[in-house]
Amino acid sequence: EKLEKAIRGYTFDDVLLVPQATEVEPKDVDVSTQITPNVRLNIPILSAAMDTVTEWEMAVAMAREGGLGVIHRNMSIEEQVEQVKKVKRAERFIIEDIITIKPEETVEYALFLMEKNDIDGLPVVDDDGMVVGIVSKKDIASRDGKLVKELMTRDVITVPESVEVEEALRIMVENRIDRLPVVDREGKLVGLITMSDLVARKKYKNAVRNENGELLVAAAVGPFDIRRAVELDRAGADIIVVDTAHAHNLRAIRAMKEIRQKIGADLIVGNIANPKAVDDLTFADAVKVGIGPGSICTTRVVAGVGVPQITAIALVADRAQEYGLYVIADGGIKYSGDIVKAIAAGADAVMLGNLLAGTKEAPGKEVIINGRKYKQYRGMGSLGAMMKGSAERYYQGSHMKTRKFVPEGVEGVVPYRGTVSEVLYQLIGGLKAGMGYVGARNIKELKEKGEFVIITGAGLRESHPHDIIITNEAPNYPLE
Ligand code: RVP
Repeated sequence: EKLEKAIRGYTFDDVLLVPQATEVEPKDVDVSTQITPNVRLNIPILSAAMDTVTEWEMAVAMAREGGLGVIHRNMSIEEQVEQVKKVKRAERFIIEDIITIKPEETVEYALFLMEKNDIDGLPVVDDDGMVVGIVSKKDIASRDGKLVKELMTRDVITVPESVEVEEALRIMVENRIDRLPVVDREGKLVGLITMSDLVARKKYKNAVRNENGELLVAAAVGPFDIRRAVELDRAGADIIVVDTAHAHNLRAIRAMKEIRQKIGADLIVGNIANPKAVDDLTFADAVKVGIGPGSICTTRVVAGVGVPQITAIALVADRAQEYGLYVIADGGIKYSGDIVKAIAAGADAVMLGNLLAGTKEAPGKEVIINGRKYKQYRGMGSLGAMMKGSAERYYQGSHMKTRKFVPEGVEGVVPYRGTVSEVLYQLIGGLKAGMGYVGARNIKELKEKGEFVIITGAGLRESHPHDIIITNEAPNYPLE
């Protein structure tokens, strides 16, 4: 009887999407997606909270491309806070660590400072911190022996702290200046806006930013680590992701509720694979789905527990919709087509570990094997990661007393794949192609319109290239 009640579970390779009549061209589709009440991404992809996937470089790259990085938690609270701040500083249009010079200094010294810091101009401030002038390389070239105050531009155009990007740009263009000091009410220097920074920002048209122009970033915490959550929230994390191997643990849920009350940021909790878990997690903004699909995960063989990912996403998404919760599909994505399937099954976005671990921006070590470049990638439940502190994710020896762990993940390498930007270009290209075939103009339509066909092993074999020796590896179809 138990077996009669059992449902059938399908994963990515068991299904395909059925093509539909369409008027949608891939180039015209909108892949932006809401993942929490306050965060809308321009692409439906998050990078995994793993110590070989997401630290600040990955988070910056993801946000610049319109996605989101979740900084892993296998480090001290202070280190993780610093990582969040680094992302926030990466593209802040008002620089706060400003190099200044006093009016009584010499021109030689001004030049020395500019050369040393690779900048073209300096605000001149008096002993009270008031802006009294500005000097640029142009003003002082070959004027040795003079003092800064003799050559500086005295009529400095300044802006208040509340200035917005467009306004700053307009002022600089109209006045033909490339440096704009930011002053407080009393006229004290508090920041600097430079043209070169604004130009750099324009390069990433798809980037996701907050109202201050800072890139968005998320950070992972354990369910019981309330202090970490509070500190990360304070440091400016836009989303706190409670990261545990089993979020439907009732003791963990009590702690998560406390986190919810103490933070202002949006809250994602996971992972789950049973729709019943959603009923107990309605205090969150989004749930993350995936027990065991991860490429480095051994939970299903070690513990015998899990739900094939397409079924897990579909069941959870149905329930989540009743409560207005967003859904993130986490783990098991091998190709761009799997992203299309995950969203069609009901996810609002996907989380990737493996596909991003091989990029330049991932923190894993590079290794050469047989002349080919790889990057280290490991599960957070692997022995190596657990020894570094992630055992608590699996409800094991959080105090490291025993050091005898039962791993639920493995350690290895993945092929080097170039930059995050290149990888995402292919993944989003595949997603857009899929949306074209299905006739979905946007993510919402893909969730509604996607119809599945369940395939056999023969169907899967037919799906992949067959009866050919591939001689040129395609950028979106790795051979390993
Ligand atoms: P994948 O993209 O298939 O590599 O899966 C990544 C996901 O696997 C992570 O986001 C996380 O949910 C899960 N994970 C991480 N470590 C482990 C483990 O050691 N079992 N699993």
